[in-house]
Amino acid sequence: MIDITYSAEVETARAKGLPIVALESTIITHGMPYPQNVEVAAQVEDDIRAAGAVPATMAVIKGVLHVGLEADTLQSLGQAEGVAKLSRADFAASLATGGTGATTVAATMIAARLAGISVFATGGIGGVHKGAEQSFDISADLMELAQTPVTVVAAGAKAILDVPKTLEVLETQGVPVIAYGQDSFPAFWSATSDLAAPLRMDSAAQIARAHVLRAAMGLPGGQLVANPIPAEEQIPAEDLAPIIAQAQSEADAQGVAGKEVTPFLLQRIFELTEGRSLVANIALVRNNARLAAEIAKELTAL
Ligand code: PSU
Ligand code: MN
Repeated sequence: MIDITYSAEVETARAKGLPIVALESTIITHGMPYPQNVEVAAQVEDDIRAAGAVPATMAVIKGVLHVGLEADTLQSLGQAEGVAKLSRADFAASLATGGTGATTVAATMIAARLAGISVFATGGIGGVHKGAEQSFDISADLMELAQTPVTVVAAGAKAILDVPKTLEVLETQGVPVIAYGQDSFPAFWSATSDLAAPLRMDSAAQIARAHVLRAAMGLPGGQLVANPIPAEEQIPAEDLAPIIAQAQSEADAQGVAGKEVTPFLLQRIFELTEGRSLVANIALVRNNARLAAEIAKELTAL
């Protein structure tokens, strides 16, 4: 019923039971400019291969769910205009109507579950936006983590979000939030924040065990692994604070709402930092891909 196609390498990995890491495509279509988006996507896939796992980048192309993108498909998706940004609400509708769309964290988790993949690497998750008490803008990513059994490796949550409220919603939803190798909750472009992470683990093996135990206990949902950006690549939070404030006030003034909010803020921050935000973004996604590959290998060993 669901039209799914696997890339040749994912097909082989499934047959052989090799570790697989899911990757999202909204970061490609809405998170980074062309041509860096395609270069980074290919680089991240290579990082996963170098770490001994197989990458599966997700996207919907003309109504078909692609699990793993062939190089030419990635190239055309990265240049396409007007690609939909798919989440839980519109994923099935896109398949039903022959649509083309990139998968957000929520949709990538759903796709990973359909393909039997347990680990997913990305940059940052969606969360509770600043001013959510007025706008009600809370990403569906948070509720997805509560119900779909995929471990998501991200670099924490961006300072474009209200990070304390994001952590509160994750707690309410029963999502384990695990900082990797430190006590502090990482803040995307910065390795640390002044918020403590609810949980800490220091090895991929622990994270894999916790993933399996949740399922064994009958608890639905996944885990959020918050992996700090390597210290030498980070941007100090105080450098970014005024830029984020400016981007946010422009979004408010222009009435940006709904799905447009996150891409708008990311694009403005890229422009206002003269590309520095993108350099850090690339470093942290690659770092997350490597950790996700280690977790996938541990899960395969269990
Ligand atoms: N946060 C980032 N980079 C991103 C996104 C979020 O730091 O590219 C993307 C992800 O695909 C995430 C989506 O799932 O934005 C969240 O969008 P929204 O806030 O509209 O739920
Ligand atoms: Mn939103």
